[in-house]
Amino acid sequence: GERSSHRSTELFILAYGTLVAQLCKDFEKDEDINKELDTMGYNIGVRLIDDFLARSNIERCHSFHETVQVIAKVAFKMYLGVTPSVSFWNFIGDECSLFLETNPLVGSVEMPVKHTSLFYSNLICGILRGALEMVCLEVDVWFAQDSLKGDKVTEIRIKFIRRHAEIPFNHPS
Ligand code: MYR
Repeated sequence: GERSSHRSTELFILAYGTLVAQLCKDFEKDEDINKELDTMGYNIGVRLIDDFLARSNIERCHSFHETVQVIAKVAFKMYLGVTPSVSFWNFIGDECSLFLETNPLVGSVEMPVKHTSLFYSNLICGILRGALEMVCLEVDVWFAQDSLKGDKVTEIRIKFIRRHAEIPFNHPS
């Protein structure tokens, strides 16, 4: 129910904080920590997609635009309890931003000092990349801004690279 799912979210946030703290000890460069979080996320994403498709009951998407809406409105809501707003589409429509009002993996943790290039929630980028790869969609995902680093907002940028044809899909541009 509501209460137990709330509790497991708290536990997950704590566990995630511990993971990042450990990576800060294991790696010297923030870039390497970001990369490690992305790789871990990727491995989660390739497994999570089955769970997502089974639980969400969504129709297959036929455009990148549609896919991004599903990610924001259904997937983020389901797994992170937040709904990012989608905006800043580029002209040809193959790139846009997900704006998060709150950074969902962050509890009350303080950003580790001396980690000015660390994207604390970079796991999310890898999850999206891995999950989408399993539905034949190749994307780039990265944090463009992070409120934890002192930016005004938290912005995840997602870029369509290619679709490995399988079902009809309207390509951007
Ligand atoms: C399709 O075209 O088959 C549907 C594509 C929807 C893919 C959505 C993938 C989201 C996976 C979970 C993301 C978790 C967010 C933290």
